Amino acid sequence: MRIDIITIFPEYFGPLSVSLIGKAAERGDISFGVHDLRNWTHDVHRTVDDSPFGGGPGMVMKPEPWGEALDAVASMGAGPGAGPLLVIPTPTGVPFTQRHAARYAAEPWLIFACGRYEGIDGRVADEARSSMRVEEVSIGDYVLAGGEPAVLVMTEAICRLLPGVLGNAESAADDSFGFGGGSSGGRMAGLVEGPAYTRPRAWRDREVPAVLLSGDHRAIARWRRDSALRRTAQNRPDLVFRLLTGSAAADGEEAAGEPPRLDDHDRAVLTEAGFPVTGEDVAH
Ligand code: JD8
Repeated sequence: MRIDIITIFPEYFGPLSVSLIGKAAERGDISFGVHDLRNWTHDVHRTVDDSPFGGGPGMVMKPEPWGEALDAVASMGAGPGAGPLLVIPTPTGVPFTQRHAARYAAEPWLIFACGRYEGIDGRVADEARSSMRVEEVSIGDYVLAGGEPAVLVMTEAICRLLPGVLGNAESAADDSFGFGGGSSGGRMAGLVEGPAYTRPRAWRDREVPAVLLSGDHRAIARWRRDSALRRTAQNRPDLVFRLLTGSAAADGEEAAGEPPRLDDHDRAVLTEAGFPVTGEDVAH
């Protein structure tokens, strides 16, 4: 996979050379290009921003440097095969989810455009759509000062799904937030996971749940699903509601395979966790 990043803070992406992603880049499984937007300015002050038309606070990023930068970067890898997918992080974008991460991980070439100030002139995305696929996404309902942190987050979520990036100890197969079938649609599909434990068995008079030491894998799997159901009911009732109503993901992304269903044991656990799950309740 090829990932190009355009930003006014190229040094922000030093972290891409460490940990699993750094090793994958060393192996050549992923190739990164980090480009300074100011390389596509032509004035002595290397200006990338200007005041907003219509007034208002802050500054907006000028279209010209972006147009030239995207033309140049998109021509760098041009050749057979699908062109790049341009991903623009913005608080106004569609919610970035595990499903996006899985879909982007299947792309041969991603370009990320990192905005700053009040954002990028709106014509840049429209212009880019004339020559490549463009998606505007948000990593969450809070305001960052720019797109760079969002690109670091998305790059980690995407690259850990690439073959060989996760050590064999880890696997993305059972990721939370998956949705049945396809990638990361394992047993915990649609749920967040419960707590995990390791040695020592007792710590500060706190014991590890005995079932985990039992060797009874069926009982362990059942215990893990129950704790995932309880934690999901407590922290993410929206996910339980989605599971109960079989409603497609809110992010409009095609659900791969059949949405996981809840069996009577699951419903009993959710009821005990205070989540109304009898058929009728949910229907109304
Ligand atoms: C890109 C500029 C800052 C945003 C005025 C603060 C994503 N989940 C997210 N929260 N914030 C961003 C994000 C913020 C950005 C840019 C992404 C470019 N800003 C702006 C509008 C209000 N300042 C994001 N993904």
